[in-house]
Amino acid sequence: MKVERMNTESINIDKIRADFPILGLQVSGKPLVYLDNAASSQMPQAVIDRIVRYQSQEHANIHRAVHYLSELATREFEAARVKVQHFLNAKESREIIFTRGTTEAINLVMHGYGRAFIGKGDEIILSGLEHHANIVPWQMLVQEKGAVLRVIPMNDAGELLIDEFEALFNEKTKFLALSHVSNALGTINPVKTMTACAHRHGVPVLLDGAQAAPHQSLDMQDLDCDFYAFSGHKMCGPTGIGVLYGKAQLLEKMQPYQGGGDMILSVTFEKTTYNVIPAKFEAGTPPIMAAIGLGAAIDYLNGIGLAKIEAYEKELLDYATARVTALPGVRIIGTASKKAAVLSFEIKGVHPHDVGTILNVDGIAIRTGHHCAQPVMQRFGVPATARASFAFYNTKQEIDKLVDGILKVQEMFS
Ligand code: 7TS
Repeated sequence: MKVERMNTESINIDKIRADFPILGLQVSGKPLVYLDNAASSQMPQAVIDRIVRYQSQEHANIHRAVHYLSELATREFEAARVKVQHFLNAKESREIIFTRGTTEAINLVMHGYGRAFIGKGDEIILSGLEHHANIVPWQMLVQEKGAVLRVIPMNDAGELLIDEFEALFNEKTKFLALSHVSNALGTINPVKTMTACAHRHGVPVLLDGAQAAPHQSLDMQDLDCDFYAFSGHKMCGPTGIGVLYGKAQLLEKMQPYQGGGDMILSVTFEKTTYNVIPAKFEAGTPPIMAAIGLGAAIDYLNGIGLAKIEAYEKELLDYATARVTALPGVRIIGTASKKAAVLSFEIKGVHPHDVGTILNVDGIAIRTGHHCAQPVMQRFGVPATARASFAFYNTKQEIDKLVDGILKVQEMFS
């Protein structure tokens, strides 16, 4: 088990907010209230500074030259990989593949594992909560191979039905692809027990951790999943970088996703031999700056403590849930007993896009739409929702502003 550094004092919100320059922004003359963290979070100055330092003093291409800058950039890039390894409590740093984001990480598994090991008539289990990034690649595989998708249903709270999940397994089941936390509803799935269930049937498991990584401590050895994917830009890091964790013995069996430089040991026109992992899956010049920025974001989050972040965000969610529940004419969509700090809602008689537009006038940023999870919208019979998603730098005062904004919307549409 990963040893979490216990940080007993509560979060110092003023100090934390001062770390994020963008939080001082005025939008339409009002202080920015940024509640769209599930889409992308903001960057603290420490990460911005690290990127500037890399770009102004350390930049060169990696893994290919003996000169000072190339060696320095290589060292820092590989140090970022080790930071990710520790962040995930992965056994080895070679189990960490840098990708462009969660989407690319899932596509890598579909191509590298799915195309090699899933065939005609085989079954892939997904949940009804998935983001399109964890649906569409598997659909592509199904079309190519003649495999079949099976979907875990959910109840009206947005919780997966575990008995029905267990009943989906049979001798044709070859893969489970599951979100750790739902982006549309906030549901935290019981991924450890679901992974253990899949393993009892000999089925490997990919967890989509895009919405979990910045909000709770992660331990690959404890979860025992085979693959785990997340994005840097949702955890205070830059865009253009993400991670695929994979168990070494599986990554070694997989085919490369892309061909090119760095992923080979030798090339002739007759034959190419591939490099060892992780290089086998990192063809071409990687996003060096972004990987180093992600390493700095991990340092920053660890400096606060994931346990403290989780506890504080839970407090924010409970407060927001209580305030919004008390509003007549507002329905919260997604009321699972275990939830991350995501509040999806609809206001009776008002299209979510109008809600978002009116809130924006007061500097309040939420996301409206289907959140790239259209099957979730279909399940709840809505075309879209308004979604506020919180980070550890948000405050209860900002939630009060959201509630005032909702009241204003209702007044305008009454
Ligand atoms: N999986 C989940 C659960 C997500 O929430 C997202 C992005 C992705 C995958 C894709 O991540 P990417 O970094 O590769 O794009 N979710 C959202 C969202 O909720 N609003 O905007 C993006």
